[in-house]
Amino acid sequence: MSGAMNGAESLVRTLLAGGVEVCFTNPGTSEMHFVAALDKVPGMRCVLGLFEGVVTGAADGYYRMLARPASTLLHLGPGLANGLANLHNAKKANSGIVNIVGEHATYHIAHDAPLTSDIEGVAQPMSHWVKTSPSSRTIAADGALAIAVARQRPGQIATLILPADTAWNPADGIAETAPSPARPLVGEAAVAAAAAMLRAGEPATLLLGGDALSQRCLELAGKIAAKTGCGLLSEGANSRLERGRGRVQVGRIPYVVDKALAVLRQAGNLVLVGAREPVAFFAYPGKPSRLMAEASRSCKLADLNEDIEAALEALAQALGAGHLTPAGLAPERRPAFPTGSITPAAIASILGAMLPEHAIVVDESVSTGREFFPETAGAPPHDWLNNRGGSIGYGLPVAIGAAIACPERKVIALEGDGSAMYTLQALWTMAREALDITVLILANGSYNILRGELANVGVNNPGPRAVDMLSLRRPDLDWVSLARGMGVEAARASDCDQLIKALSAGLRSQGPYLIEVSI
Ligand SMILES: Cc1ncc(C[n+]2csc(CCOP(=O)(O)OP(=O)(O)O)c2C)c(N)n1
Repeated sequence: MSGAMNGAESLVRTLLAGGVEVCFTNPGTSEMHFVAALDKVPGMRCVLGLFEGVVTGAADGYYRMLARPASTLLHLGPGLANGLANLHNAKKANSGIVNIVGEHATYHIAHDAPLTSDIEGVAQPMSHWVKTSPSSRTIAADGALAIAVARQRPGQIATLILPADTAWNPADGIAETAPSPARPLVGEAAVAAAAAMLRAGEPATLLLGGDALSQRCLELAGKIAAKTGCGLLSEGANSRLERGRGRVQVGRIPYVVDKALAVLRQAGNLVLVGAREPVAFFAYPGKPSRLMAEASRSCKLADLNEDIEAALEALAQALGAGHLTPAGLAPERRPAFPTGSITPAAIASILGAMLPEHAIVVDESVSTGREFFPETAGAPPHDWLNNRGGSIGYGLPVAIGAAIACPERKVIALEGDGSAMYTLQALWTMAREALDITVLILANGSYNILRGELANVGVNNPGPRAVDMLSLRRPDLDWVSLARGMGVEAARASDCDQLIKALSAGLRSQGPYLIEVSI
């Protein structure tokens, strides 16, 4: 392959050869040759998002399910800027993304045209790696580098900036991506220190994150718990947690600081497995930032870049736990259907009663979903995805990526109405791609969590203007119309019976279905 192909085509072919098979895009003039190349080269699935936050969030969701990067295609600095919040979330979720951003032709930049900006400067804080490719003959090699960076474990955000003339000028061919190196094994000393902490006779807990939350790793953690009596805990938000019937249950550190402090006081010493010492989401007057009890110690068994499964195996072996039945296996349990008005507890029971086998739950339920875990613990095996970056508007886009990654699985997006408004354009992509996603809009008509936060920061008698800034009323959002306007079938549920009926319809449907859940 040489001579005839241009830089854009050499990049698309390089992406495909490097295992990047999906491109989430919102292009502009500077990316037209890349768009044309997408047409010319078979094999790349192209998905249009009508806002860049949908594009970057979808790439995050795709990686979470497959541990394989997708690419984006964004329009210059402003397009990238629109996508940054979900790029931030993806970075915090350790998702790998080949983030491609168009740029003016190299000779055009000096003229300071309307869309000219410092793209590298915009990209840097939300990327692990940034490079502007200098010519059409380097773009394939730089693309291969970007893929190699994005494929590292944990995943990395590799932002490749593509000046328009590097796309349209001739290229030399495609470049091969270097194979990903094996993950380093943890040292014997780390295993010995973890074993000593668990054997010390003081309360201790495995704090699990990243790959430690896979079914296999949780099984090993459960064996260790069976042997030592240690607790099992995960961070407050996880990229992907495998849970449900027959899997080892693991709690999450609560969001509310006082609750988190209580949980961590009980947890005692922490063995960190793909997780860091926990910190509060925010500082509050008079409350600590670090959540671990003062008297507790931590030791690190494995970092996210290390072979976590092998580390847990080695620890189980060192403790003589390998043959044991794991502690904390979730028994099968389907809660009874509730009746009457819709409360957070009723939603939890309905989810627990109806979650289908292998569902992927994308959780952006914010304050409504704080107690969803106990009632769903015994549902058929499923995955649970959280927002690790805290920038709301992650859920609907991540649901798109997850649905494209796993077309045989049902995706259920649990969305606060405030959060969903940030990236509601995602509904249109769901309809266009006929994605199997059921969206529950938890319509409480407010930024409910922030009402609590006012009190938490010490504002005790908020006035009407402050309260009004946390309300989504005047006018009320009509989610059924919003969904239908973007081609998504929708229903409204105002009591439990209606919610059960609407959720059955959503679960039966093969395409997107939205339920406005009036709380
Ligand atoms: C990008 C971004 N902007 C603002 C916030 C602050 N914020 C956190 S939660 C929240 C409201 C969430 O509302 P909703 O999704 O309806 O959930 P609820 O609080 O009602 O449960 C806001 C505005 C944020 N986290 N991220």
